[in-house]
Amino acid sequence: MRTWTEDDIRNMLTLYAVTDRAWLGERSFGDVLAEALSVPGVTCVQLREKRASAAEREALAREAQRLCAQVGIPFLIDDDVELAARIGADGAHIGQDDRSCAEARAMLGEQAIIGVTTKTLEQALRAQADGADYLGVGAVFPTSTKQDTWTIDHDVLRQICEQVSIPVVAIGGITAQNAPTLAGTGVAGIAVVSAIFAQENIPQAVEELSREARALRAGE
Ligand code: TZP
Ligand code: MG
Repeated sequence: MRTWTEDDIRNMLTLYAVTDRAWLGERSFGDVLAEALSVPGVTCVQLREKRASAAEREALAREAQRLCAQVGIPFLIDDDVELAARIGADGAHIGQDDRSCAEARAMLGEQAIIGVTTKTLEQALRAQADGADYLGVGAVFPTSTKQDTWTIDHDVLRQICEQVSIPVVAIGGITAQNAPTLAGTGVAGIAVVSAIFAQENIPQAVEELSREARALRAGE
């Protein structure tokens, strides 16, 4: 595990790829992720495999960790803080119903990157006070990737970005087409699942999303 500065963390949120094998079809996890990382653009990867067994998830995590290391980007794991600690992932992403930020920090150490999902200003301020390194806020658009979520108002997103000092990544239903409408909210970047992993031409999708994500950052 290496040490990441605040700037590194802000930069890594530019185009944050979150995995979900549900979108792979006949393709293999490793091939698709390697394709996504074959062009510059993705700045961080999170393994989010809700339906995998513990053993499967560990195998996927080790594969993703190796691919991320090859291109020098951070690799985080959703929910499974034990797995993140065991394999020495760069960090973990936790939801409101997962382990607390303090527990995750105790398990992963000071150098780990810990992200927290928040949907309200109150949750965002609490996560920051609890020591989160960044916030994931969404769903900012309707999405079919995550069932138990709802769409939050972009004004709430803007308020959260204004009131916390840690960087915020928007998630949920983001595409290269709708990403520009997040301009002015103050997000550090976009996190996407299907806009990368459900695409036929993954390198092209990454290039388009990266262009939009960098444009958003430029207008920060
Ligand atoms: N959290 C809020 S929405 C979402 C998660 C993990 C799913 C995002 O998936 P997609 O395909 O980018 O809409
Ligand atoms: Mg969770």
